[in-house]
Amino acid sequence: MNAAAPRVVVDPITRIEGHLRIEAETDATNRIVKAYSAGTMVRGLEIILKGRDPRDAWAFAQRICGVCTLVHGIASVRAVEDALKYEVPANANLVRNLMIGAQYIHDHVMHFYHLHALDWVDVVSALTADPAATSQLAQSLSSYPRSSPGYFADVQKRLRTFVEGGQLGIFANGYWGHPAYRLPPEANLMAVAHYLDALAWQRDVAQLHTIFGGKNPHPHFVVGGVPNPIDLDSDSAINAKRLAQVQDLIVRMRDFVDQVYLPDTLAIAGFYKDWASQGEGLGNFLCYGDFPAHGINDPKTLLVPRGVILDRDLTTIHEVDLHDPGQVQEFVSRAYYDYGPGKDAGLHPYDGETRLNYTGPQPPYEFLDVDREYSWLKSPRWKGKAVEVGPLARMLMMYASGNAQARELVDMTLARLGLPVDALCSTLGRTAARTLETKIFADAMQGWYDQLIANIKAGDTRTFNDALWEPSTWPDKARGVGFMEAPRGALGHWIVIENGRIANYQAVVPSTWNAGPRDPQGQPGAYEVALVGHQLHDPARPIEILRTIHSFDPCIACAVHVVNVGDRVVPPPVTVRPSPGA
Ligand code: NFE
Ligand code: MG
Repeated sequence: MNAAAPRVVVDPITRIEGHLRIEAETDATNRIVKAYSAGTMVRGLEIILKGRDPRDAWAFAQRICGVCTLVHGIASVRAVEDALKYEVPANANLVRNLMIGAQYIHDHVMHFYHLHALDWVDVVSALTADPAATSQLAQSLSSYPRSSPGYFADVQKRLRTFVEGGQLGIFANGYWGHPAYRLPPEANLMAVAHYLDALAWQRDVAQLHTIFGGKNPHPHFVVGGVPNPIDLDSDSAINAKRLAQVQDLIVRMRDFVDQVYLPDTLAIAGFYKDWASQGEGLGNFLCYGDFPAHGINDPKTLLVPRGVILDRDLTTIHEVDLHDPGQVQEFVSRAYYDYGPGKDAGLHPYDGETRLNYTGPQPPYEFLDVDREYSWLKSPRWKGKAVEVGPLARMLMMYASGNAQARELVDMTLARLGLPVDALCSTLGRTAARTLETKIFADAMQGWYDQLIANIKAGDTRTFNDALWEPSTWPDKARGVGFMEAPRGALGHWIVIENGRIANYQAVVPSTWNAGPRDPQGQPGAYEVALVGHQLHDPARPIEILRTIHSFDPCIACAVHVVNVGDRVVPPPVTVRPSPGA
Protein backbone atom coordinates (compact mmCIF):
# COMPACT_ATOMS: atom_id res chain seq x y z
CA MET A 1 0.00 0.00 0.00
CA ASN A 2 1.08 3.48 -0.76
CA ALA A 3 2.31 4.91 2.54
CA ALA A 4 1.35 8.41 1.43
CA ALA A 5 -2.32 7.52 0.80
CA PRO A 6 -4.67 9.01 3.35
CA ARG A 7 -5.52 6.46 5.97
CA VAL A 8 -8.15 6.58 8.69
CA VAL A 9 -7.35 4.51 11.78
CA VAL A 10 -9.94 3.39 14.30
CA ASP A 11 -8.41 1.55 17.25
CA PRO A 12 -9.96 0.15 19.31
CA ILE A 13 -13.24 -0.04 17.41
CA THR A 14 -15.38 -2.05 19.78
CA ARG A 15 -16.99 -0.83 22.97
CA ILE A 16 -16.40 -3.87 25.18
CA GLU A 17 -13.95 -5.95 23.33
CA GLY A 18 -11.24 -3.63 22.18
CA HIS A 19 -8.51 -5.47 20.34
CA LEU A 20 -9.67 -4.71 16.83
CA ARG A 21 -8.06 -2.08 14.65
CA ILE A 22 -9.29 -0.87 11.29
CA GLU A 23 -7.08 1.01 8.85
CA ALA A 24 -8.96 2.40 5.87
CA GLU A 25 -7.31 3.94 2.82
CA THR A 26 -9.38 6.76 1.32
CA ASP A 27 -9.38 8.70 -1.95
CA ALA A 28 -9.54 12.47 -2.41
CA THR A 29 -13.31 12.47 -1.77
CA ASN A 30 -12.94 10.52 1.51
CA ARG A 31 -14.30 7.34 -0.03
CA ILE A 32 -12.81 4.10 1.30
CA VAL A 33 -10.79 2.35 -1.37
CA LYS A 34 -9.16 -0.38 0.69
CA ALA A 35 -9.55 -1.50 4.26
CA TYR A 36 -7.48 -3.62 6.63
CA SER A 37 -8.75 -5.41 9.72
CA ALA A 38 -6.25 -6.32 12.44
CA GLY A 39 -6.48 -8.18 15.75
CA THR A 40 -3.92 -6.50 18.01
CA MET A 41 -3.77 -8.93 20.91
CA VAL A 42 -2.79 -12.54 21.21
CA ARG A 43 -3.74 -15.08 23.85
CA GLY A 44 -2.99 -18.82 23.89
CA LEU A 45 -5.85 -21.13 24.60
CA GLU A 46 -4.93 -23.62 21.93
CA ILE A 47 -1.43 -23.97 23.37
CA ILE A 48 -2.78 -24.24 26.93
CA LEU A 49 -5.11 -27.09 25.94
CA LYS A 50 -2.42 -29.45 24.66
CA GLY A 51 -1.74 -32.42 26.90
CA ARG A 52 -4.88 -32.00 29.01
CA ASP A 53 -7.76 -34.36 29.69
CA PRO A 54 -10.32 -33.88 26.88
CA ARG A 55 -13.12 -33.97 29.47
CA ASP A 56 -11.69 -30.76 30.98
CA ALA A 57 -11.22 -28.93 27.69
CA TRP A 58 -14.58 -27.12 27.82
CA ALA A 59 -13.63 -25.31 31.04
CA PHE A 60 -10.48 -23.89 29.45
CA ALA A 61 -11.95 -23.28 26.02
CA GLN A 62 -14.88 -21.40 27.50
CA ARG A 63 -12.44 -18.76 28.79
CA ILE A 64 -11.84 -17.74 25.21
CA CYS A 65 -14.61 -15.23 25.72
CA GLY A 66 -16.93 -13.78 28.36
CA VAL A 67 -19.38 -12.33 25.87
CA CYS A 68 -20.54 -15.42 24.00
CA THR A 69 -20.02 -17.07 27.35
CA LEU A 70 -21.18 -20.59 26.73
CA VAL A 71 -20.47 -21.28 23.08
CA HIS A 72 -16.90 -22.50 23.48
CA GLY A 73 -18.04 -24.86 26.23
CA ILE A 74 -20.68 -26.35 23.94
CA ALA A 75 -18.36 -26.59 20.94
CA SER A 76 -15.75 -28.26 23.13
CA VAL A 77 -17.96 -30.98 24.63
CA ARG A 78 -19.41 -31.62 21.18
CA ALA A 79 -15.88 -32.04 19.76
CA VAL A 80 -15.02 -34.68 22.37
CA GLU A 81 -18.38 -36.38 21.83
CA ASP A 82 -17.83 -36.44 18.08
CA ALA A 83 -14.36 -37.94 18.51
CA LEU A 84 -15.59 -40.66 20.88
CA LYS A 85 -18.96 -41.22 19.16
CA TYR A 86 -20.53 -40.37 22.47
CA GLU A 87 -24.36 -40.06 22.43
CA VAL A 88 -26.05 -37.53 24.72
CA PRO A 89 -29.56 -38.10 26.15
CA ALA A 90 -32.54 -36.33 24.56
CA ASN A 91 -33.01 -34.10 27.62
CA ALA A 92 -29.39 -32.97 27.47
CA ASN A 93 -29.90 -31.96 23.86
CA LEU A 94 -32.99 -29.94 24.81
CA VAL A 95 -31.28 -28.27 27.77
CA ARG A 96 -28.34 -27.36 25.53
CA ASN A 97 -30.73 -25.89 22.96
CA LEU A 98 -32.39 -23.82 25.69
CA MET A 99 -29.02 -22.60 26.94
CA ILE A 100 -27.76 -21.75 23.45
CA GLY A 101 -31.05 -20.06 22.66
CA ALA A 102 -30.87 -17.99 25.85
CA GLN A 103 -27.32 -16.99 24.95
CA TYR A 104 -28.46 -15.75 21.56
CA ILE A 105 -31.37 -13.75 22.86
CA HIS A 106 -29.28 -12.17 25.62
CA ASP A 107 -26.30 -11.47 23.39
CA HIS A 108 -28.22 -10.11 20.41
CA VAL A 109 -30.35 -7.74 22.48
CA MET A 110 -27.22 -6.56 24.30
CA HIS A 111 -25.46 -6.04 21.00
CA PHE A 112 -28.31 -4.07 19.50
CA TYR A 113 -28.81 -1.67 22.39
CA HIS A 114 -25.44 -1.51 24.09
CA LEU A 115 -22.94 -2.09 21.31
CA HIS A 116 -24.60 -0.94 18.10
CA ALA A 117 -27.59 1.34 18.71
CA LEU A 118 -25.49 4.41 19.44
CA ASP A 119 -24.12 4.25 15.89
CA TRP A 120 -27.69 5.16 14.84
CA VAL A 121 -29.19 6.83 17.92
CA ASP A 122 -28.05 10.28 19.04
CA VAL A 123 -28.25 10.31 22.81
CA VAL A 124 -27.85 14.08 23.13
CA SER A 125 -30.69 14.75 20.67
CA ALA A 126 -33.01 12.84 22.99
CA LEU A 127 -32.81 15.82 25.35
CA THR A 128 -34.94 17.90 23.00
CA ALA A 129 -37.68 15.27 22.61
CA ASP A 130 -41.24 15.87 23.74
CA PRO A 131 -42.05 13.06 26.20
CA ALA A 132 -45.76 13.07 25.26
CA ALA A 133 -44.93 12.72 21.55
CA THR A 134 -42.41 10.00 22.42
CA SER A 135 -45.13 8.14 24.27
CA GLN A 136 -47.41 8.40 21.24
CA LEU A 137 -44.67 7.11 18.98
CA ALA A 138 -43.88 4.18 21.29
CA GLN A 139 -47.54 3.22 21.64
CA SER A 140 -48.01 3.33 17.86
CA LEU A 141 -45.21 0.78 17.45
CA SER A 142 -45.77 -1.71 20.26
CA SER A 143 -47.82 -2.82 23.23
CA TYR A 144 -44.80 -2.59 25.54
CA PRO A 145 -46.28 -1.25 28.78
CA ARG A 146 -43.43 1.10 29.73
CA SER A 147 -44.51 3.83 27.36
CA SER A 148 -46.25 6.61 29.28
CA PRO A 149 -45.30 10.29 28.91
CA GLY A 150 -44.14 10.21 32.56
CA TYR A 151 -41.82 7.31 31.91
CA PHE A 152 -40.12 9.08 29.01
CA ALA A 153 -39.98 12.34 30.98
CA ASP A 154 -38.16 10.48 33.78
CA VAL A 155 -35.65 8.95 31.37
CA GLN A 156 -35.04 12.35 29.84
CA LYS A 157 -34.47 13.84 33.29
CA ARG A 158 -31.90 11.18 34.14
CA LEU A 159 -30.17 11.81 30.86
CA ARG A 160 -30.16 15.58 31.39
CA THR A 161 -28.49 15.10 34.78
CA PHE A 162 -25.72 13.13 33.08
CA VAL A 163 -25.19 15.65 30.32
CA GLU A 164 -25.42 18.80 32.43
CA GLY A 165 -23.03 17.32 34.96
CA GLY A 166 -20.57 16.82 32.07
CA GLN A 167 -20.69 13.14 32.93
CA LEU A 168 -22.07 11.16 30.05
CA GLY A 169 -20.67 8.04 31.70
CA ILE A 170 -21.64 5.08 29.55
CA PHE A 171 -22.56 7.52 26.79
CA ALA A 172 -19.17 9.26 26.65
CA ASN A 173 -17.20 9.37 23.40
CA GLY A 174 -20.08 9.24 20.95
CA TYR A 175 -20.13 11.39 17.81
CA TRP A 176 -23.18 13.25 19.14
CA GLY A 177 -24.56 15.80 16.75
CA HIS A 178 -22.93 14.10 13.73
CA PRO A 179 -25.07 14.89 10.66
CA ALA A 180 -25.28 11.18 9.84
CA TYR A 181 -27.72 10.74 12.73
CA ARG A 182 -31.22 10.86 11.31
CA LEU A 183 -33.71 9.91 13.99
CA PRO A 184 -36.09 12.55 15.26
CA PRO A 185 -35.53 13.43 18.94
CA GLU A 186 -38.54 11.34 20.04
CA ALA A 187 -37.17 8.18 18.39
CA ASN A 188 -33.81 8.88 20.01
CA LEU A 189 -35.43 9.21 23.43
CA MET A 190 -37.41 6.01 22.96
CA ALA A 191 -34.26 4.12 22.00
CA VAL A 192 -32.30 5.51 24.97
CA ALA A 193 -35.12 4.42 27.31
CA HIS A 194 -34.98 0.93 25.85
CA TYR A 195 -31.19 0.93 26.13
CA LEU A 196 -31.62 1.38 29.89
CA ASP A 197 -34.44 -1.18 30.11
CA ALA A 198 -32.35 -3.71 28.21
CA LEU A 199 -29.58 -3.38 30.82
CA ALA A 200 -31.93 -4.55 33.58
CA TRP A 201 -33.62 -7.18 31.40
CA GLN A 202 -30.36 -8.83 30.29
CA ARG A 203 -29.23 -9.19 33.91
CA ASP A 204 -32.43 -11.04 34.78
CA VAL A 205 -32.69 -13.37 31.79
CA ALA A 206 -29.10 -14.57 32.29
CA GLN A 207 -30.60 -16.60 35.16
CA LEU A 208 -31.57 -19.35 32.73
CA HIS A 209 -27.89 -20.24 32.51
CA THR A 210 -27.52 -20.28 36.27
CA ILE A 211 -30.45 -22.68 36.61
CA PHE A 212 -29.13 -25.19 34.09
CA GLY A 213 -25.41 -24.50 34.32
CA GLY A 214 -24.80 -23.19 37.83
CA LYS A 215 -23.56 -19.71 36.84
CA ASN A 216 -23.28 -17.01 34.21
CA PRO A 217 -21.03 -16.09 32.57
CA HIS A 218 -19.38 -19.41 31.85
CA PRO A 219 -22.01 -21.96 32.87
CA HIS A 220 -20.85 -25.49 33.50
CA PHE A 221 -20.96 -28.33 30.97
CA VAL A 222 -20.07 -31.97 30.91
CA VAL A 223 -19.03 -34.34 28.15
CA GLY A 224 -21.93 -36.80 27.68
CA GLY A 225 -24.78 -34.56 28.80
CA VAL A 226 -25.55 -31.59 31.01
CA PRO A 227 -24.30 -31.17 34.58
CA ASN A 228 -27.47 -30.40 36.54
CA PRO A 229 -29.65 -33.49 37.11
CA ILE A 230 -33.43 -33.35 36.87
CA ASP A 231 -35.06 -34.56 40.08
CA LEU A 232 -38.47 -33.20 40.99
CA ASP A 233 -37.99 -34.35 44.61
CA SER A 234 -34.68 -32.61 45.21
CA ASP A 235 -33.92 -29.08 46.31
CA SER A 236 -30.48 -29.18 44.72
CA ALA A 237 -31.48 -30.35 41.23
CA ILE A 238 -33.71 -29.12 38.41
CA ASN A 239 -37.09 -29.40 40.14
CA ALA A 240 -40.60 -28.08 39.53
CA LYS A 241 -39.76 -24.66 40.97
CA ARG A 242 -36.70 -24.25 38.74
CA LEU A 243 -38.65 -25.39 35.70
CA ALA A 244 -41.36 -22.84 36.43
CA GLN A 245 -38.65 -20.16 36.64
CA VAL A 246 -37.35 -21.22 33.25
CA GLN A 247 -40.86 -20.90 31.80
CA ASP A 248 -41.13 -17.42 33.26
CA LEU A 249 -37.75 -16.41 31.81
CA ILE A 250 -38.75 -17.68 28.36
CA VAL A 251 -41.87 -15.52 28.49
CA ARG A 252 -39.81 -12.49 29.52
CA MET A 253 -37.34 -13.08 26.72
CA ARG A 254 -40.08 -13.40 24.11
CA ASP A 255 -41.96 -10.38 25.37
CA PHE A 256 -38.90 -8.15 25.15
CA VAL A 257 -38.06 -9.39 21.67
CA ASP A 258 -41.64 -8.96 20.43
CA GLN A 259 -42.46 -5.70 22.18
CA VAL A 260 -39.15 -3.86 22.15
CA TYR A 261 -36.28 -5.29 20.09
CA LEU A 262 -38.20 -6.15 16.90
CA PRO A 263 -40.31 -2.96 16.73
CA ASP A 264 -37.25 -0.78 17.52
CA THR A 265 -35.20 -2.44 14.80
CA LEU A 266 -37.90 -1.85 12.21
CA ALA A 267 -38.54 1.72 13.34
CA ILE A 268 -34.87 2.72 13.34
CA ALA A 269 -34.17 0.93 10.04
CA GLY A 270 -36.82 3.06 8.35
CA PHE A 271 -34.59 6.12 8.77
CA TYR A 272 -31.46 4.49 7.41
CA LYS A 273 -32.51 2.79 4.17
CA ASP A 274 -29.38 3.99 2.38
CA TRP A 275 -27.56 1.43 4.55
CA ALA A 276 -29.51 -1.32 2.77
CA SER A 277 -27.31 -1.04 -0.31
CA GLN A 278 -23.81 -1.03 1.19
CA GLY A 279 -21.71 -2.88 3.74
CA GLU A 280 -21.65 -6.42 2.37
CA GLY A 281 -19.07 -7.40 -0.17
CA LEU A 282 -18.11 -11.05 -0.29
CA GLY A 283 -21.50 -12.46 -1.28
CA ASN A 284 -20.43 -15.83 0.20
CA PHE A 285 -22.02 -17.14 3.39
CA LEU A 286 -21.27 -20.15 5.61
CA CYS A 287 -23.29 -21.88 8.32
CA TYR A 288 -22.33 -24.99 10.28
CA GLY A 289 -25.89 -25.27 11.60
CA ASP A 290 -27.34 -25.67 15.09
CA PHE A 291 -30.28 -26.50 17.31
CA PRO A 292 -30.68 -30.22 16.59
CA ALA A 293 -34.13 -31.64 17.26
CA HIS A 294 -32.50 -34.90 18.36
CA GLY A 295 -28.84 -35.87 18.12
CA ILE A 296 -26.33 -33.42 16.72
CA ASN A 297 -25.25 -35.94 14.13
CA ASP A 298 -28.36 -35.73 11.98
CA PRO A 299 -27.89 -32.46 10.10
CA LYS A 300 -31.43 -32.73 8.69
CA THR A 301 -32.91 -31.92 12.09
CA LEU A 302 -30.97 -28.69 12.58
CA LEU A 303 -33.15 -25.58 12.93
CA VAL A 304 -30.35 -23.54 11.33
CA PRO A 305 -29.23 -25.65 8.37
CA ARG A 306 -25.64 -26.28 7.41
CA GLY A 307 -24.30 -25.07 4.09
CA VAL A 308 -22.62 -22.46 1.96
CA ILE A 309 -24.22 -19.85 -0.31
CA LEU A 310 -21.93 -18.48 -3.00
CA ASP A 311 -22.26 -15.24 -4.96
CA ARG A 312 -25.58 -14.44 -3.22
CA ASP A 313 -27.22 -17.30 -5.16
CA LEU A 314 -29.99 -18.46 -2.86
CA THR A 315 -31.04 -21.26 -5.22
CA THR A 316 -28.06 -23.49 -4.39
CA ILE A 317 -26.86 -24.55 -0.97
CA HIS A 318 -23.41 -26.16 -1.11
CA GLU A 319 -22.68 -29.02 1.28
CA VAL A 320 -20.14 -28.55 4.04
CA ASP A 321 -18.02 -31.37 5.47
CA LEU A 322 -16.09 -30.32 8.55
CA HIS A 323 -13.87 -33.43 8.49
CA ASP A 324 -12.76 -32.93 4.88
CA PRO A 325 -9.16 -31.59 4.88
CA GLY A 326 -9.88 -29.67 1.66
CA GLN A 327 -12.79 -27.60 2.97
CA VAL A 328 -12.14 -25.57 6.13
CA GLN A 329 -8.53 -24.36 6.24
CA GLU A 330 -6.71 -21.56 8.04
CA PHE A 331 -4.03 -19.43 6.38
CA VAL A 332 -1.39 -17.27 8.09
CA SER A 333 0.35 -15.55 5.20
CA ARG A 334 -0.68 -12.12 6.56
CA ALA A 335 -0.86 -13.07 10.24
CA TYR A 336 1.79 -13.17 12.95
CA TYR A 337 2.28 -16.93 12.84
CA ASP A 338 4.57 -19.47 11.22
CA TYR A 339 3.49 -22.81 9.79
CA GLY A 340 5.68 -25.92 9.50
CA PRO A 341 4.69 -26.53 5.86
CA GLY A 342 5.39 -22.89 4.97
CA LYS A 343 3.87 -19.47 5.29
CA ASP A 344 1.45 -19.86 2.38
CA ALA A 345 0.09 -23.27 3.33
CA GLY A 346 -3.52 -23.76 4.33
CA LEU A 347 -3.99 -26.16 7.24
CA HIS A 348 -7.13 -28.07 8.12
CA PRO A 349 -7.71 -27.66 11.87
CA TYR A 350 -6.87 -31.31 12.65
CA ASP A 351 -3.37 -30.45 11.44
CA GLY A 352 -3.54 -26.84 12.63
CA GLU A 353 -0.56 -25.12 14.27
CA THR A 354 -0.26 -22.21 16.70
CA ARG A 355 3.32 -20.86 16.35
CA LEU A 356 3.44 -17.22 17.28
CA ASN A 357 5.83 -14.94 15.41
CA TYR A 358 5.23 -11.21 15.78
CA THR A 359 6.72 -9.32 12.85
CA GLY A 360 4.77 -6.08 13.16
CA PRO A 361 6.05 -2.62 14.07
CA GLN A 362 7.21 -1.71 17.56
CA PRO A 363 5.02 0.81 19.39
CA PRO A 364 4.44 3.60 19.25
CA TYR A 365 3.66 3.31 15.56
CA GLU A 366 1.39 5.21 13.24
CA PHE A 367 0.32 2.55 10.79
CA LEU A 368 0.54 -1.19 10.34
CA ASP A 369 2.61 -2.59 7.52
CA VAL A 370 -0.33 -3.97 5.61
CA ASP A 371 1.83 -5.29 2.77
CA ARG A 372 3.02 -8.10 5.04
CA GLU A 373 1.73 -9.60 8.31
CA TYR A 374 -0.67 -7.26 10.08
CA SER A 375 -2.96 -9.25 12.38
CA TRP A 376 -3.11 -11.85 15.11
CA LEU A 377 -6.14 -13.32 13.36
CA LYS A 378 -5.64 -16.15 10.95
CA SER A 379 -7.55 -16.22 7.66
CA PRO A 380 -10.02 -19.13 7.57
CA ARG A 381 -11.27 -20.12 4.14
CA TRP A 382 -13.86 -22.63 2.84
CA LYS A 383 -12.53 -24.40 -0.28
CA GLY A 384 -10.24 -21.40 -0.63
CA LYS A 385 -13.08 -18.88 -0.52
CA ALA A 386 -13.56 -16.04 1.91
CA VAL A 387 -17.04 -16.27 3.44
CA GLU A 388 -19.16 -14.31 5.88
CA VAL A 389 -20.61 -16.06 8.94
CA GLY A 390 -23.23 -14.91 11.45
CA PRO A 391 -26.83 -13.72 11.57
CA LEU A 392 -26.98 -12.69 7.92
CA ALA A 393 -25.58 -16.05 6.80
CA ARG A 394 -28.09 -17.86 9.01
CA MET A 395 -31.12 -15.88 7.90
CA LEU A 396 -30.15 -16.38 4.25
CA MET A 397 -29.65 -20.10 4.90
CA MET A 398 -33.00 -20.47 6.65
CA TYR A 399 -34.68 -18.38 3.94
CA ALA A 400 -33.04 -20.31 1.09
CA SER A 401 -33.90 -23.67 2.62
CA GLY A 402 -37.58 -22.75 3.00
CA ASN A 403 -37.97 -22.12 6.74
CA ALA A 404 -41.53 -20.74 6.79
CA GLN A 405 -41.03 -18.37 9.71
CA ALA A 406 -37.80 -17.02 8.24
CA ARG A 407 -39.59 -16.33 4.95
CA GLU A 408 -42.49 -14.65 6.70
CA LEU A 409 -40.23 -12.45 8.82
CA VAL A 410 -37.95 -11.45 5.98
CA ASP A 411 -40.89 -10.72 3.67
CA MET A 412 -42.63 -8.68 6.38
CA THR A 413 -39.48 -6.67 7.07
CA LEU A 414 -38.78 -5.93 3.42
CA ALA A 415 -42.42 -4.98 2.80
CA ARG A 416 -42.48 -2.69 5.83
CA LEU A 417 -39.31 -0.95 4.71
CA GLY A 418 -40.17 -1.03 1.00
CA LEU A 419 -36.89 -2.74 0.15
CA PRO A 420 -35.98 -5.52 -2.34
CA VAL A 421 -34.55 -8.87 -1.23
CA ASP A 422 -31.02 -7.76 -2.24
CA ALA A 423 -31.23 -5.30 0.63
CA LEU A 424 -30.48 -8.16 3.00
CA CYS A 425 -26.88 -8.19 1.80
CA SER A 426 -25.93 -4.96 3.53
CA THR A 427 -25.09 -3.35 6.86
CA LEU A 428 -28.77 -2.78 7.56
CA GLY A 429 -29.66 -6.29 6.41
CA ARG A 430 -27.09 -7.80 8.75
CA THR A 431 -28.44 -5.87 11.73
CA ALA A 432 -32.02 -6.75 10.82
CA ALA A 433 -31.09 -10.41 10.31
CA ARG A 434 -29.80 -10.49 13.89
CA THR A 435 -33.16 -9.25 15.17
CA LEU A 436 -35.17 -11.62 12.99
CA GLU A 437 -33.23 -14.70 13.99
CA THR A 438 -33.63 -13.70 17.64
CA LYS A 439 -37.39 -13.82 17.10
CA ILE A 440 -37.13 -17.31 15.54
CA PHE A 441 -34.96 -18.66 18.38
CA ALA A 442 -37.04 -17.00 21.11
CA ASP A 443 -40.15 -18.67 19.71
CA ALA A 444 -38.34 -22.01 19.43
CA MET A 445 -37.43 -21.86 23.14
CA GLN A 446 -41.02 -22.65 24.10
CA GLY A 447 -41.02 -25.79 21.92
CA TRP A 448 -37.82 -27.13 23.51
CA TYR A 449 -39.16 -26.37 26.94
CA ASP A 450 -42.50 -28.10 26.25
CA GLN A 451 -40.67 -31.17 24.95
CA LEU A 452 -38.47 -31.27 28.03
CA ILE A 453 -41.54 -31.10 30.29
CA ALA A 454 -43.26 -33.84 28.24
CA ASN A 455 -40.21 -36.11 28.63
CA ILE A 456 -40.11 -35.52 32.38
CA LYS A 457 -43.86 -36.21 32.70
CA ALA A 458 -43.32 -39.45 30.77
CA GLY A 459 -40.71 -40.47 33.33
CA ASP A 460 -37.55 -39.66 31.37
CA THR A 461 -35.32 -37.49 33.55
CA ARG A 462 -32.01 -38.68 32.10
CA THR A 463 -29.50 -35.88 31.43
CA PHE A 464 -26.13 -37.68 31.38
CA ASN A 465 -24.73 -40.74 29.65
CA ASP A 466 -21.85 -42.28 31.58
CA ALA A 467 -21.09 -45.01 29.02
CA LEU A 468 -17.84 -43.49 27.76
CA TRP A 469 -16.83 -41.42 30.75
CA GLU A 470 -13.76 -43.52 31.59
CA PRO A 471 -10.79 -42.97 29.22
CA SER A 472 -10.06 -46.73 29.43
CA THR A 473 -13.08 -47.14 27.12
CA TRP A 474 -11.61 -44.81 24.47
CA PRO A 475 -9.61 -45.72 21.39
CA ASP A 476 -5.88 -44.86 21.54
CA LYS A 477 -6.42 -42.28 18.83
CA ALA A 478 -9.56 -40.35 18.01
CA ARG A 479 -10.45 -37.02 16.51
CA GLY A 480 -13.60 -35.02 16.13
CA VAL A 481 -15.17 -31.67 15.50
CA GLY A 482 -17.63 -29.82 17.68
CA PHE A 483 -19.63 -27.32 15.70
CA MET A 484 -22.24 -24.79 16.58
CA GLU A 485 -23.68 -21.50 15.55
CA ALA A 486 -22.40 -18.95 18.04
CA PRO A 487 -24.20 -15.59 18.05
CA ARG A 488 -21.48 -14.18 15.76
CA GLY A 489 -21.46 -17.16 13.42
CA ALA A 490 -20.14 -20.61 12.63
CA LEU A 491 -17.90 -21.94 15.37
CA GLY A 492 -15.82 -25.13 15.24
CA HIS A 493 -13.49 -26.79 17.72
CA TRP A 494 -11.33 -29.59 16.31
CA ILE A 495 -9.75 -32.02 18.77
CA VAL A 496 -7.17 -34.77 18.31
CA ILE A 497 -7.03 -37.22 21.23
CA GLU A 498 -4.11 -39.58 21.78
CA ASN A 499 -3.86 -41.96 24.72
CA GLY A 500 -6.53 -40.10 26.65
CA ARG A 501 -4.91 -36.67 26.23
CA ILE A 502 -5.32 -33.73 23.87
CA ALA A 503 -2.70 -33.99 21.12
CA ASN A 504 -4.03 -31.04 19.15
CA TYR A 505 -6.83 -28.53 19.59
CA GLN A 506 -7.87 -25.81 17.19
CA ALA A 507 -10.76 -23.38 17.49
CA VAL A 508 -11.82 -21.64 14.30
CA VAL A 509 -14.10 -18.90 15.46
CA PRO A 510 -16.78 -16.67 13.91
CA SER A 511 -14.97 -13.36 14.30
CA THR A 512 -11.88 -14.97 12.77
CA TRP A 513 -13.90 -15.76 9.65
CA ASN A 514 -15.30 -12.25 9.45
CA ALA A 515 -12.40 -10.13 10.74
CA GLY A 516 -9.43 -12.09 9.40
CA PRO A 517 -6.82 -10.49 7.15
CA ARG A 518 -5.99 -11.16 3.50
CA ASP A 519 -4.98 -14.68 2.44
CA PRO A 520 -2.08 -15.81 0.20
CA GLN A 521 -4.20 -14.99 -2.87
CA GLY A 522 -4.69 -11.47 -1.55
CA GLN A 523 -8.41 -12.06 -0.97
CA PRO A 524 -9.63 -9.79 1.82
CA GLY A 525 -11.84 -10.94 4.66
CA ALA A 526 -15.48 -9.98 5.21
CA TYR A 527 -14.86 -6.79 7.24
CA GLU A 528 -12.24 -5.61 4.80
CA VAL A 529 -14.49 -5.94 1.79
CA ALA A 530 -17.57 -4.62 3.54
CA LEU A 531 -15.96 -1.20 4.11
CA VAL A 532 -14.94 -0.60 0.52
CA GLY A 533 -16.99 2.17 -1.07
CA HIS A 534 -18.12 3.80 2.16
CA GLN A 535 -18.18 7.55 1.80
CA LEU A 536 -16.86 9.14 4.99
CA HIS A 537 -18.68 12.33 5.83
CA ASP A 538 -15.89 13.39 8.18
CA PRO A 539 -12.70 11.30 8.41
CA ALA A 540 -12.10 12.58 11.94
CA ARG A 541 -15.43 11.09 13.01
CA PRO A 542 -15.76 7.95 10.84
CA ILE A 543 -19.17 6.80 12.03
CA GLU A 544 -19.65 4.95 8.76
CA ILE A 545 -16.83 2.56 9.66
CA LEU A 546 -18.38 1.96 13.08
CA ARG A 547 -21.78 1.21 11.59
CA THR A 548 -20.60 -1.50 9.25
CA ILE A 549 -18.00 -3.09 11.52
CA HIS A 550 -20.36 -3.09 14.51
CA SER A 551 -23.06 -4.66 12.35
CA PHE A 552 -20.91 -7.82 12.44
CA ASP A 553 -20.75 -7.63 16.27
CA PRO A 554 -16.94 -8.03 16.45
CA CYS A 555 -15.39 -10.07 19.21
CA ILE A 556 -11.64 -10.29 19.08
CA ALA A 557 -11.27 -12.18 22.36
CA CYS A 558 -12.94 -15.01 20.49
CA ALA A 559 -11.10 -14.46 17.25
CA VAL A 560 -7.57 -14.38 18.74
CA HIS A 561 -7.82 -16.99 21.41
CA VAL A 562 -4.26 -17.97 21.12
CA VAL A 563 -1.18 -15.93 26.06
CA ASN A 564 0.98 -13.18 25.11
CA VAL A 565 4.44 -14.67 25.35
CA GLY A 566 6.94 -12.86 27.59
CA ASP A 567 7.02 -9.16 26.83
CA ARG A 568 6.08 -9.35 23.20
CA VAL A 569 4.50 -6.34 21.68
CA VAL A 570 0.94 -5.37 22.41
CA PRO A 571 0.20 -2.11 20.63
CA PRO A 572 -1.37 0.58 22.82
CA PRO A 573 -4.85 1.79 21.95
CA VAL A 574 -4.91 4.94 19.85
CA THR A 575 -7.90 7.09 19.20
CA VAL A 576 -9.50 7.81 15.88
CA ARG A 577 -7.38 10.09 13.79
CA PRO A 578 -7.09 10.86 10.15
CA SER A 579 -3.70 10.34 8.62
CA PRO A 580 -1.87 13.35 7.18
CA GLY A 581 -3.56 14.50 4.00
CA ALA A 582 -6.97 13.10 4.87
NI1 NFE B 1 -16.40 -13.40 22.04
FE1 NFE B 1 -17.81 -15.44 20.02
C1 NFE B 1 -19.51 -15.48 19.44
C2 NFE B 1 -17.34 -17.09 19.39
S1 NFE B 1 -17.24 -14.55 18.15
S2 NFE B 1 -18.18 -13.49 21.13
O1 NFE B 1 -20.61 -15.39 19.17
O2 NFE B 1 -17.00 -18.06 19.06
O3 NFE B 1 -15.72 -14.52 17.67
MG1 MG C 1 -7.84 -20.71 16.33
